[in-house]
Amino acid sequence: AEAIETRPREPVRPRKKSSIIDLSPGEVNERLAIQARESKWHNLVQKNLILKSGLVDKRKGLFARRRMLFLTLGPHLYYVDPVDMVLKGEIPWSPELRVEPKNFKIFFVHTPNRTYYLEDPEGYALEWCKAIEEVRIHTYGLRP
Ligand code: 4IP
Repeated sequence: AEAIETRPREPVRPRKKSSIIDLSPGEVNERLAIQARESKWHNLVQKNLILKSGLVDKRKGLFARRRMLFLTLGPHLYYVDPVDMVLKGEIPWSPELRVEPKNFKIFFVHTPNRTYYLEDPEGYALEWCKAIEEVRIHTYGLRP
């Protein structure tokens, strides 16, 4: 009698993602279509695909402002006033951009002209630093 394969085949597993920015053009388009449909932030981030987002307190001088921070394709790091729903600015990307976690809540984004003092009240500063560094390496390559 012929042997019959009774064991179900393993499903084809998607390739393991090495980073949040490791997306095929098809995946980008698919996710952008969903974002355009479902995200109230889509136009505020100038229709760029959001890779990571969250509330942070951005300190400037004595005071801090609560902002939604968006790491998007481009890349961009936009910050939005979540109450007025206004794009307030963006942290300029360059090969010199550097993140520095201070502790679980506070992290710095160093740029040639300014250091941004950011605080994640939820304590995910390290995740922010990891994501930004991944995007930096993907965009500009490893540091010499
Ligand atoms: C503001 O302080 C806010 O922190 C602004 O942040 C900041 O602009 C201003 O810095 C700073 O003076 P007050 O609201 O207490 O006046 P946001 O733009 O997120 O509202 P940026 O965008 O540069 O951090 P200046 O120096 O950029 O005006």
